[in-house]
This record gives sequence, C-alpha cells and structure tokens, in this order.
Amino acid sequence: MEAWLGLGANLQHPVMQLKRALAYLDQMEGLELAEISSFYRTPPWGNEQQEDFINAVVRVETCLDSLALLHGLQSIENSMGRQRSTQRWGPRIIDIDLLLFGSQRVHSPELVVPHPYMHERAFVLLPLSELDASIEIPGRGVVGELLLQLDCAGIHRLPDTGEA
Ligand code: A4P
Ligand code: MG
Repeated sequence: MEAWLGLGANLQHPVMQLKRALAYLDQMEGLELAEISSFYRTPPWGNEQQEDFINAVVRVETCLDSLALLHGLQSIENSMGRQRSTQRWGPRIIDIDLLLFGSQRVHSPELVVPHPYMHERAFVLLPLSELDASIEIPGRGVVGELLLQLDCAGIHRLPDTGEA
C-alpha cells in the first residue's frame, strides 16, 4: 500500500529532528521510504504564539494496516522524546501524521484518514504537491487545485534538505 506522511517540528533544532525522524522511518519494520519532499520553513498554523515549523511530506510503501502504521509512527514520536501537552496545536519536537493511506477512508476514534485538516494546510499541500500535485484527497479534491485556494505566504522551501 502507498501511504503519505506529514512531518513537522518546531523545537530543538527542527531540521535535525526531521532528519532523525526520517532515519527512524527508514528503519521501521514493514515500511519503505519511497520519496521525501524538500523541507519547508512554515509559519505556525492554528496557534500563532510559537516558533516557525519545519515541515516535509514523505511517500512510503507499507505492508502494515493503517492502525499498525499509526502505532509505529507514534512509537517513533515517543522514542524521539515527544511530550504530549494539553495545548492544542502547540509546539512539538516531532509530529508524524498519517495523511493518506491509499485511497482508503478511515473513521475510528483513534484514526481519521485522510487527515482531517490536511486539505486546509498549505504546510502539508505545498510539500505534497512537490512530489505529486495530482493526488486526489478522498472527499476533498485534487492537491494542486486545493493548494490554489490556500495562502502560502511566509512558507519557504529550504535550499537543501540539509541546512536551515
Ligand atoms: N489521530 C487521528 N487521526 C490521525 C492521523 N491521520 N494521523 C489521532 C495522526 N494521528 C491521528 O495526535 C492526537 C491524536 O490524533 C492521536 O492520538 C491519534 O490517535 P497527536 O499527534 O498526539 O497530537 P497533535 O499532533 O497535537 O494533534 P492535532 O491536534 O491533530 O495536531 P495537528 O493537527 O498534528 O497539528 N503549523 C505548522 N506550520 N506546521 C505544523 O506542522 N502542526 C500542528 C499540529 C499545528 N500547527 C502547525 C503544525
Ligand atoms: Mg499528530
């Protein structure tokens, strides 16, 4: 199965944290990293009183089911020292969201796919469109078209997945 993941961080050298997360993903059982977008510096969405984020999107191939994949992503977040705060959309050392799982729709208490906010977030759709602007988000539309309706001001692609 093809799946798409969104990575985000805005604490403790976020570029380095995204690279650490990619190394963890690379080692995860039942998952292969297929494609990695550029890294983007993005203004905070939802809760503006925090540092800019670094965001990226990756395409993976997996033999896991969607819930097992989510649990694998959460255990990477935990291994990386993610502290869950009560503050909604607050600062984090790493966040790995399951954006798309093939064309499946999932609606369980633990998992909602497509990710419920991805279609309104330029920090997700811009890196996603870099890899494939023609992807259909089930129930929402085509990535490239949805992106035209979003404000990308303040989002900067980093020249190299290397340095901030
Ligand atoms: N969950 C349900 N569906 C999913 C899914 N598709 N992927 C549940 C991942 N998790 C999913 O997530 C809370 C619960 O969501 C999990 O227990 C899981 O069962 P969490 O990672 O513990 O907490 P969270 O990430 O703070 O959740 P929340 O509120 O969904 O935050 P978001 O939506 O991830 O947003 N601005 C910029 N520029 N860049 C960012 O990356 N990120 C956020 C966080 C806010 N603003 C941002 C960014
Ligand atoms: Mg999350």
